[in-house]
Amino acid sequence: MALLDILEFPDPRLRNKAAPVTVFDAALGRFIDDMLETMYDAPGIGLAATQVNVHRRIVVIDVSEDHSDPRVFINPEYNVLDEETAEHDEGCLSVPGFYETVVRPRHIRVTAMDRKGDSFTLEPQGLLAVCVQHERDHLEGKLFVDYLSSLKRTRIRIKLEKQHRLRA
Ligand code: QAP
Ligand code: CO
Repeated sequence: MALLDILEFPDPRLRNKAAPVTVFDAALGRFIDDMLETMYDAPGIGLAATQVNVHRRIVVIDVSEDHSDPRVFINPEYNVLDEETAEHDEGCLSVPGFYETVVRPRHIRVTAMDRKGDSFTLEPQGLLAVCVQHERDHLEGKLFVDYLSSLKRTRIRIKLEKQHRLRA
């Protein structure tokens, strides 16, 4: 297994739109395991392939406290089930050090494929529902900071760019 490098905002590669997965082979399985290892190492609760510069529709999530519930969503799609929304403080491994409140639909129905290519449907609740929407946004090139005011987003961008300059 291997740890993958995570792109950070405002890297323009985070704006790529990911292509559907069509081949379910051993290489896909190895990549999914590397994504899970990278997410747990961070540590994080969700990671999209876009964040590791692979522009394919692959998401891993584990919202358990003890790494006991790794979930894989390939080619995920969801429908909003009702008008209800919920606020949640969100962070992102690609926006390290920043947490802000985002409002999203509370009830969704997700359809995706597992690592073998078999379809499944799920009605996630709570943090899992938030995380599915956040990670699926990555596959469209969207980040949680896009839901914030442009002032907040600009402040975050400037702070991260400063950190990146110091690191280089
Ligand atoms: C998305 O994000 C998420 O800033 C997953 O310094 C997060 O795993 C959805 C992380 C919250 C819903 C609620 C963030 C790690 C991890 C940081 C993550 C950081 C270190 C974020
Ligand atoms: Co994220």
